[in-house]
This record gives sequence, structure tokens and C-alpha cells, in this order.
Amino acid sequence: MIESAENRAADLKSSDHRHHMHPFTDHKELGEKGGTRIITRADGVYIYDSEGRKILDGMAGLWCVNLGYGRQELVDAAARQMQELPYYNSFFQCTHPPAIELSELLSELSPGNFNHVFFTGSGSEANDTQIRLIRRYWDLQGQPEKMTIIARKNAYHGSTLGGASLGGMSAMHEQMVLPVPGIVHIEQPYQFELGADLSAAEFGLQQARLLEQKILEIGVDKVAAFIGEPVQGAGGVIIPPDSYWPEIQRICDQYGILLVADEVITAFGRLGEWFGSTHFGIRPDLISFAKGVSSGYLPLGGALVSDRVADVVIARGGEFAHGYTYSGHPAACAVALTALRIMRDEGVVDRVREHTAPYFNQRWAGLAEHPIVGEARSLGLVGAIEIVKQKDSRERFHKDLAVGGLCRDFCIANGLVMRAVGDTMIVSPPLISEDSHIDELVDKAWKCLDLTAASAGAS
Ligand code: PXG
Repeated sequence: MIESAENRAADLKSSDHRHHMHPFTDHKELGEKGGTRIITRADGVYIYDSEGRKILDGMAGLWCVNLGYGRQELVDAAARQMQELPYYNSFFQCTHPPAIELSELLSELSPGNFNHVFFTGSGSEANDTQIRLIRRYWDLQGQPEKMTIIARKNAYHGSTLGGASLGGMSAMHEQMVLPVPGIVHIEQPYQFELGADLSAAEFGLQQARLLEQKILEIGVDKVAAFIGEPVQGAGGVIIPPDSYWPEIQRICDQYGILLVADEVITAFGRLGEWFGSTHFGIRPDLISFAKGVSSGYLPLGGALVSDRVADVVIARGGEFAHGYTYSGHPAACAVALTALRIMRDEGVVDRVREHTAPYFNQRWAGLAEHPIVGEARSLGLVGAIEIVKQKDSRERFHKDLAVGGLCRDFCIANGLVMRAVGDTMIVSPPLISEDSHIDELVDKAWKCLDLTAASAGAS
């Protein structure tokens, strides 16, 4: 008899502890807390663990399972492609139908000035590719000294050395000699933390103008590009004021530097548009994508290349000495092609914009009434709540209480995945969520905030 995963849970947990090194994990602490949770299956917007617990997946996996779990068409697309051609590379004058068709579809779905795509296996590799494209572009323009890329503190652009350098996570920089040379960071547009006394419009302009100050400080002849997530995801769902991106765009245009939108989270419907840039009116020169392109069913990422960059790097650049074994993996491309067609044919993005996001935004805003919530913000289908001890002064709970972690653990125990970034709770539900799922998410979040408040000794 084959033992079920449920019966084997204890063995699996022990084996996991002995052999499996997890990303961004303190293994000693994990062992002391009883080990990992084993997720054994999933369906729709729910995941199930080895103890049979049904959990609403408020994070769509890791911001990626946008179409939800169990879409048979995606499984079939992978199986068909694996039978026909499981792997071939796109080096050495070769290609294959899934990569060609996906390139064409991405060109159709992306803003009009985007007609080329370079495939990678992940978002980190997409951003490493951007660094290579940016430097190649300026080199070919006869300005090799335009090397510096300006990014933002508390941004997340991946975990490779390039991605971690572009990212503004100090803990990541501290564990290596990062960032690599030629990458500098400016402060982020995080109003709750940094701009409480200004109006949103003033704060947005102020934070955008830090880019201009940095360009002038370094010298425009040395600055190559600016990179930003339209909405910072892993940093805590930081939604910039409306005044922010237009001013960033003005500055990039005025100084002629390349603008890179890291849309690994925001592309493919998360903000109610195919690209988050469209929502904010950003006109990027390069776009990074991953995650939602394949709804996370297989790993795939890439860099979308605008005509401005393509005309230089592709049309007259000679060989671009960059690429990955899995650039344009056939099965991953076949799944992505199917996922994007489903999204287009079923009107998923329109439904998010017109129905699901407005409903979610209205319900999520209600969490601001909770006694330990200092702010509840959302845009499209991403949301954040700031847990505070004192609503008016925005005073936080003592750091040692780690209330974010407490709240996250209450959520799991009550059947909800909600992620903690410090004392900021964040969600990114699947795009196919029904109103009843949004209700369940918000109701459970409220209940877990109650439990957190009681546990932290808040009145
Ligand atoms: N850019 C952005 C904006 C991301 O959110 C990456 C690049 C890197 O993608 P890959 O595929 O290399 O992981 C990401 C990834 C979290 C979390 O805890 C977020 C991500 C990855 C892991 C954890 O919120 N985002």
C-alpha cells in the first residue's frame, strides 16, 4: 500500500529539517518552532496541508498563482509540450513554436512600443538581464561611462547578485559585498513610514525628486537607468501617491535615462491592467516579468525590450553575450501561452479592474476600523495593513513582540495565508477570487487582528 502524504507527514518534516535548505529561513528557529508546514495539494484559491487543514491562499502562492490552482488546461499544455518537445535551447540559430508564439502574444499584450522579449527562468534572472541590456545599450551609444543604475531602498528585485544589488534590502546587502559597483539607492515612496506630515501629493513629488537630486549628484553623463516596481511588493505593498510616477517619468525623460519597470508582481492583471505601468501612466523602456506570466505553474520570466532599446541592442548591437539554458523553456512557454490566452479569453483582467478589485478595495478599507490598524491600503488585488499600538500617533508595538509574525501565525491557524513584512500584513489574492473568497479573507483577517491585539496586550 502506498502511504499517503498525510500519514508520512512526521517523517517528511524530519527529513525536510535534515536535508532541505529553505530560502530566506532561519533553520535553527524553524526547528525550534516545530518545523515546516507541508502543503500537499491545492484547488482553486485553497491550499491543503498534510494535517488536512484547508487554507485560503491570500498570497496566490508567492504573488503568482493568479488563475488559481487546478486549471486543467495548464496541466494539459505542459503535458502535451513535454511529450512533443520537452526541451530545446534557443541558442545557435534555433527556436521552437511555444517561444515564438509566446513572444508574439507578449508583444501584443504589452504597450505598443514593446516588440521583443528575452526569456529567463525567473524574475531575478530577468533583472540581471536588464542590467546587461542597460549597460550594452549605453556602450553601443558610445557612452560606456553611463553605468550607474539608480534603484530604491526596500525594493525587491530578486536574489541573484544582480537582483539583490538592485534591490534595496539591507539584510541581503549585509550578507555579501553588495550592491555590486554602479548601483545606488534612493529613499522609497512609503508615506505611512516616511511622510506622515505631508499631503500625499507633496510626498509623492518629494520622493520622486530624490531621483533628480541623485542624478545631479552623480552627473547625468554617468547615469544609465532608474528601476522601480510600480507598487513595491515584498517591501510591504507600498503604493506610491498618484504624483510619484508622473514625476519619475518627467525626470527620466528630461535626463534621457532608461526607465525599467520591474513588473514581476504587477504585470498580468494584478493592478487591473495587463501591466501595472499602464495604471500609473508609466512609459518604461524595459519591463521585467515572471510569476503571473505562467500563473506560477512552471518557472518563467523575462525582459520585455522596447523599440528604443531594441533598435540599438538588437538591430545594430551584434552578439548580445548573455543567455540561460532555460531561456524560453518550451514547456514553460506553452503553459504561459495557455495562461495568458485564458486570461484574455475569459476577460480576467477586465473583471479584476471592473469588479473584483473594487469589491476587495472596499472590503479591505474596512480593516482600517480595527483598533490596531493604523492604515489599510490597497490597489487592484494587492493590499496591506499597518499594525500599530496607537492609531493616532502610529506608535508601533515593541519590536520584541513581533506582532506581524504573531498575526501571520494566527492567520494560518485560522485557515488564511497572509504574509508579514515586519508589522505590515500583506495580501495578493488570486485574480479569480470570488466575492465570497474576499469576504472570507477580510473576515479572517479581522478575527486574527483581534487575536493579535489580545495576545500583544492591546486594550
Ligand atoms: N522582482 C520583483 C518585483 C519580485 O517581487 C523578483 C523580482 C524575483 O523573482 P524570482 O522569480 O527570481 O524570485 C521578485 C520576487 C516575498 C517574496 O516574500 C517575493 C518575491 C520572491 C520571494 C519572496 O514577498 N518576489
